[in-house]
Amino acid sequence: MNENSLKKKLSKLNIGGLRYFDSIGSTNDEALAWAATGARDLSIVIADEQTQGRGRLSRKWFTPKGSGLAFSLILRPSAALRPHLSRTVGLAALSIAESCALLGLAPRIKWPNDILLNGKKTAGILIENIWSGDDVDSLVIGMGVNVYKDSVPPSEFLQFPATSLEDSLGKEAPAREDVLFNILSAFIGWRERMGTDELIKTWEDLLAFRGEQVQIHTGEEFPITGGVLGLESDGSLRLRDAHDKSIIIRFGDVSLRPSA
Ligand code: BT5
Repeated sequence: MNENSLKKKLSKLNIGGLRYFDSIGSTNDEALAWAATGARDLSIVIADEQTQGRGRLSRKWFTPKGSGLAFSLILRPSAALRPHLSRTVGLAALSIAESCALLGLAPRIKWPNDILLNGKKTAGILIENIWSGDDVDSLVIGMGVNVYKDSVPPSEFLQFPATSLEDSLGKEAPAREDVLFNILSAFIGWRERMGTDELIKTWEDLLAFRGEQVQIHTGEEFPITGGVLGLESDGSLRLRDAHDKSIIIRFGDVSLRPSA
């Protein structure tokens, strides 16, 4: 993967700009700085290696050289998109999931921001906003996808099992440029339908643990336990608790685990 191969591969997509790095701290940091100085909509920062890749809540995202996809997409939302921005994580998750399905894999979305293959994490999403007063000026959507085996962190690094496209396919995965192209194509297509019921329905159909009991850790002393029912129209997760009561989990720094 290099700047030329990426530019060639992405030339058919109407992206805003591209910054490629052999090695970088975090593509999200670079994208936040670029967005603050006028990056165009759908500009992309991508790196072969991240030395300070970030997850949510200062967690680390492992991106060793030559093995994963780590990129950040800058969005400048139009007025039409603004009412639907809470769906952005779903838009990103769906796009990664569709790129996996194109390879013949059966992805699931672990709400809110993980993509699973065979119950193991193969991709994560980190969304950060730049505010202008009370409005979101732009969003940076960081996506990390484990493409080749070497992108999977050692197990002591993990709270949840991880895998790669290569491991899940049982054969060599496609070039990272091709995976990126498929993710971006799906993203651009779904963004046109950001406000539709179809997006929520497709996202919901891909939810991991649907109908199963899960625990939601919100940082409070006790986790919330319930069965996964589906999604609200803003992308919040709907559970049913032991008293048959519906519980809505809003976005935030929550983590979801299957109940033991
Ligand atoms: C995420 O956070 O899953 C969001 C990951 C976003 C990474 C992208 S890469 C491009 C852009 N630039 C950045 O700096 N970040 C974004 P979270 O749900 O908090 O999960 C983090 C946890 O996932 C860590 O604490 C590890 O346990 C685990 N993890 C780290 N690296 C992993 C990997 N390569 N594969 C699977 N799990 C990983």
